[in-house]
Amino acid sequence: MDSQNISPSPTASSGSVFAHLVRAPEDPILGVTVAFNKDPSPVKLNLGVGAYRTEEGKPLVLNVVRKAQHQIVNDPSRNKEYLPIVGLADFNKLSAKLIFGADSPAIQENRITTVQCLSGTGSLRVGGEFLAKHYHQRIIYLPKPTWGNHTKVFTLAGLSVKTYRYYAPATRGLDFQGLLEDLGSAPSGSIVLLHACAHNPTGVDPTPEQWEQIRQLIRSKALLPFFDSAYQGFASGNLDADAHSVRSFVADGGELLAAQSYAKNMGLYGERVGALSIVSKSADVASLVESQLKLVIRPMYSNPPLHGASIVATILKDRDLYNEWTIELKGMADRIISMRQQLFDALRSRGTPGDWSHIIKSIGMFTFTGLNPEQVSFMTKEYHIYLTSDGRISMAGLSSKTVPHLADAIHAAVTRAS
Ligand code: PGU
Repeated sequence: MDSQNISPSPTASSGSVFAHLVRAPEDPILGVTVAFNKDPSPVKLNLGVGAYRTEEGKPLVLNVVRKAQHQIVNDPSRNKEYLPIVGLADFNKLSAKLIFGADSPAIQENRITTVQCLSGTGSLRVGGEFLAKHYHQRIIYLPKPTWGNHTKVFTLAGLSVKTYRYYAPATRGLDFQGLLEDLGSAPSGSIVLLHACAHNPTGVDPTPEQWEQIRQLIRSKALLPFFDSAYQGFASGNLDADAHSVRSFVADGGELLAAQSYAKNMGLYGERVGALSIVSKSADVASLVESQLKLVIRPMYSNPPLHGASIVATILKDRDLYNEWTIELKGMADRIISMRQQLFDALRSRGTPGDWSHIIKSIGMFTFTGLNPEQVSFMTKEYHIYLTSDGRISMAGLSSKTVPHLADAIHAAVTRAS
């Protein structure tokens, strides 16, 4: 065809075919880092994203991760072939053992299907799509509040999102009565998203006795639990203790889903390593589940990435590396706990109005401070401290050196910006 005869399409002359786009807002959590990166101030502090920092304020690559990487890179028998759709077999087995316990009867009875997914988020998404396709009830209940991305992940997966009461601002604790009432009136079969430990953003977890009541209610109403385990080991520093909730639901023989992330507990944020497990009633059903999960995954991303899963599998299967990991993990959890005490003490010594005991009582990576959006924006503008507008701070982003600066900012926000 003569190129001179090709007339421009009408849209070409009036600009881009995408010119009508409306600018989307930044993500409420990851957007905080975008804003932080633009700030030239030398005293700036990012307490938005839940990512561990050292006392020097630097990201941490665990020593065991470096060792495992070294082994992998120096092993000439390793290649870069595609993984199966469900991921690395060793990684899947070891991940199930980590969350359900090495002696879990459900593992021995082959009732668990585990597939490697793209970190916690990808595991939730694959689980959500699987449920939307194959489960009889499309309603999923999320705690209020919850990690902001949950609503988007499950809505786009095709589920209908509702909430159950979880946090009581007045007591800065669990609204246990509200939780029981809301789950008690949920339609039978509804899916219930539960944070396995270290609830994000509140840092408030049910006690073991409360978990037991929640379990009984969920089972009596035939609700389907979907655990999000993004912080195993980060809450208490102990991997088994932090899996207690999940294991109690497996012990009763009932069915459930669990999404695991290695972003925090192995510091593998950018490697995107996680797993989705579905616990069924029988080995036969578990194998049907696996066959259908493959149909969810294949058109989404075909198969998961190799490197991060190899690191995790290398650490989990070697006794020495595993032990070293638990020590490093405990070190991170302990540093966060000590930041809680330091921040609490710093506010007390400034006489900052309010009861700040929730800072030391809450669990995991975050403190839900109770600061309002105006106070948050004051702290960002005047003190270059970045946090999400709901007043959540990542304790893991603090250090002994930055605690006084944060305490000054909170004190000023509470006394001047309210
Ligand atoms: N589930 C919960 C409860 C989380 O807090 C997070 C991460 C995830 C799942 C997803 O983690 P993956 O990285 O996909 O494994 N929340 C952090 C990290 C930043 C973000 O929002 O993704 C946070 O700051 O809330």
